[in-house]
Amino acid sequence: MSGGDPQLVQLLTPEGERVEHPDYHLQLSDQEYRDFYRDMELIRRVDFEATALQRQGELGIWASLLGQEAAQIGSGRALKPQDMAFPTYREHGVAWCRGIDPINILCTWRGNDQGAWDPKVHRCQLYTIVIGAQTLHATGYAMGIVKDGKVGGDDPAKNEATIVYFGDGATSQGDVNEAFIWSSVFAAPLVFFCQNNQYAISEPLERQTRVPLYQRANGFGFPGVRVDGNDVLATYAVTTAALDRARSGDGPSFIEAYTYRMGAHTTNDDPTKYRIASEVESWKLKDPVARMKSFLIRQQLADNDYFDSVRADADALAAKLRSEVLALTDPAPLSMFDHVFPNGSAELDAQRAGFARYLDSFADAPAGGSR
Ligand SMILES: Cc1ncc(C[n+]2csc(CCOP(=O)(O)OP(=O)(O)O)c2C)c(N)n1
Repeated sequence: MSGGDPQLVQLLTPEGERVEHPDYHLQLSDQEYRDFYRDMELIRRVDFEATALQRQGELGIWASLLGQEAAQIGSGRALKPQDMAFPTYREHGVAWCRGIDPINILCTWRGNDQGAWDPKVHRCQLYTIVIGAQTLHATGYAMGIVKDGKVGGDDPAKNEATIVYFGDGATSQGDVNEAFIWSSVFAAPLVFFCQNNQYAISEPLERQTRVPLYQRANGFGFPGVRVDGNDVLATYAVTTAALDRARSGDGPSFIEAYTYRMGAHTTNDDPTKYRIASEVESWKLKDPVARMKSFLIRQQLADNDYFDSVRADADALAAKLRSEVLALTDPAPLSMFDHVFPNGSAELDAQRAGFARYLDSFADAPAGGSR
């Protein structure tokens, strides 16, 4: 096995050296290798810009993906157009791979809408804030596509798979463990993709589990694998294999992408309160974007002109995003009740009426009133 850790699937060392793995063989075109780098550089730039916009009061809160680019781009690019993804709230790289415009993501974090993309069009559900809840949604969806005859058919190109994203902390949720059981027993075509970024806000991994997370899958009756989550090639190869398994009707898999959250949990959080600087410094040496850049340079797949052009594209993307955010107007308060149910609901109508009365009550307030 490569990379010095027999538990970890790795195709690129932290220094960007290509290594082989007996179970995962990957041969991509030069352009595909470059595209992985470009995706990571661009989504990192989106993340930096979003963090800056939050600091300037333009977003309510932001959950940074810094450090998790390889886990998300590698797994996101492994998806076929017909597959369905169920994200948590940090999956900006996955959303990028599903063709979702970053402005739609920022709208959600600004409080402008409740998720502004069509999950059917992008084959990516809306973000979920309730930890682990989407694993059950994904399990139900995956069981449904089996009943629809979309799994294990003769034409592999047409078969569909489902992937669900969650963190190390989410593995402690009852919902997630129920999802493991149901998907296992019903052979749901589902890939559980856990980004183990080492912390659930301030709770370190050792407060979530006594065994490596990927080993838990065995107890539920499906395979589990730990991949270097800072290695975009390895996450791509491992996820491709797990999705193929799901599409062909062989049931679920668990992937533990071993990575690190370089920044704060969200912009509301101060990680210096619960982790030491040397830990962060040691993970900086495993930076996923720098690793892919080293690989491209070592293999002479890209030169300075290429890196300059990616940087220019990233700057242009960030500038466009900033101007789009600054041009946003606040939605009408009552619009939050729209589009919740296709045919409305008596309970929701009552809530809307109550909120309308509340808003109307301000009309009578004395100017500069003490309410
Ligand atoms: C059911 C539920 N309980 C608690 C919370 C508060 N909460 C928000 S994020 C978080 C930690 C999640 O950690 P992890 O699953 O490792 O994901 P990460 O944010 O590190 O990607 C918690 C407890 C929540 N959103 N939902």
